[in-house]
Amino acid sequence: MDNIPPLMKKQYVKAREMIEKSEDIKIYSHIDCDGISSGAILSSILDRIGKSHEIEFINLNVLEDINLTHELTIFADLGSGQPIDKNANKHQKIIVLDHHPPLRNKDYWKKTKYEYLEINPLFYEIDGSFYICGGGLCYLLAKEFGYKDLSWIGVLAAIGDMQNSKTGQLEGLNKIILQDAIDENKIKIIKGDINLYGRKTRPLFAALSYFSDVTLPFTNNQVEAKAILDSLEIDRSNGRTLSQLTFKEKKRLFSKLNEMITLQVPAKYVKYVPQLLIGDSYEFIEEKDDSFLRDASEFSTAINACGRNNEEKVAMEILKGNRDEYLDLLNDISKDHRAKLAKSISKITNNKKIMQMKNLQYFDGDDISPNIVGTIAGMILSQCDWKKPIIGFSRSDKCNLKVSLRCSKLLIYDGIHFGKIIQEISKEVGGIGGGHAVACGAYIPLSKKEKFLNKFNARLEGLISS
Ligand SMILES: [Mn+2]
Repeated sequence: MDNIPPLMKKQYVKAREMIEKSEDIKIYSHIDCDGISSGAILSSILDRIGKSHEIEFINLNVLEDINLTHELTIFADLGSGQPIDKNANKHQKIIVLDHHPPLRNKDYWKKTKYEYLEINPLFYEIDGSFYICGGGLCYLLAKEFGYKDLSWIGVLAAIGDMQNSKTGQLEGLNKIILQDAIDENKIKIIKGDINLYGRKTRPLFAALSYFSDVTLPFTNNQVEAKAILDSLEIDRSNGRTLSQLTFKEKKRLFSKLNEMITLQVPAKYVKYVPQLLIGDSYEFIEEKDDSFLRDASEFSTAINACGRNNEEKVAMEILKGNRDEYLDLLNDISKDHRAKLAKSISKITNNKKIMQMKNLQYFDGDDISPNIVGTIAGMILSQCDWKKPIIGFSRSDKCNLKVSLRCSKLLIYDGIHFGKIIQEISKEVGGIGGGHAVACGAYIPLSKKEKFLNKFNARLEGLISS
């Protein structure tokens, strides 16, 4: 599906009318990169048409009993899966722009006593995991107002939401948004790049050492990473980055990585190795060439760091273009965030806190904030068994645990969807959960941790290679 369905297009016309007729507007959006991007796009639209508005970035669990206090409330990147209109009265209006599985069907608006409009790709059989995300849905609204220059934020949202995680490319409605960003001279695609994090700002040997989808000799070992580059005659002086490599150098690096990984992985994964290594990269051409805002993936990390530290407004101002005031702040937040992560990680690994079960591994991050336990799980994977998922636990409140799972992309290429599994198992123990195939989470009762682990381990029987 590469076109906007006609009925969806009509919904956007309607959304625009509802906004134009409203004076008192509130936006709720999610705290991650997709949610913050959504908020930034909506807020830019409202600024440009001169509508004052309030915006709040929230976690999903506060939506249950939400009191609507404004004439028009817009929910972005959340709302479809929550009973957000429980307390709505007939003078209020609601717009939902969400790509998560909807609780209400697409004709729900016909029976509400208030104006209700929900735009969700799943109403049109468009998969919200790969073809459009919250930020993309908000961008299509901006486009309805004629603001195509905001398309780059839609692309950033898609990268932050890992919409490209299956094929290494943006597809479906995301492709329309990407094309708009190219037409607007905002973005450059680097086709078939090597998938390493930090392609603009990390020396290549450092970027290689972060590779964690398969444990290789240079994983967490910069000495080894330098030796590999030397053996390939790839100049690494002056902290040369992946983005500075010539096409021929990239080709040599790809061949070597392909060979090393193929030797390491169980036979069933061999066919997925090229997919693991190759994907498109995106650069924002208005950003300085050596800035961490230049590469979409690195930019999305900085935005996420803000969300994890309750600094969403800083991230939003950056996206809205207010660099003079906010860029230093963003830098500080990113630095503090990295330091915090490093400290937590060494605490876990030094104390040998990673426990092994047959089909999974886990750690207790009792004193780790629930906001960062997932990021930590992802980073710690490189020091564990990549063939199994890793689960991190942290206390979300007095009676509940936050559960976060991360895994190697090879496991999902092979057909496991951890978001669906965690949704099932957390429900079975009286919690709620969900998310992406490769990164997901749940909240479960504190007393059900053992039960959750045992059920999860049993559910994976036969799916994990040793
Ligand atoms: Mn999202």
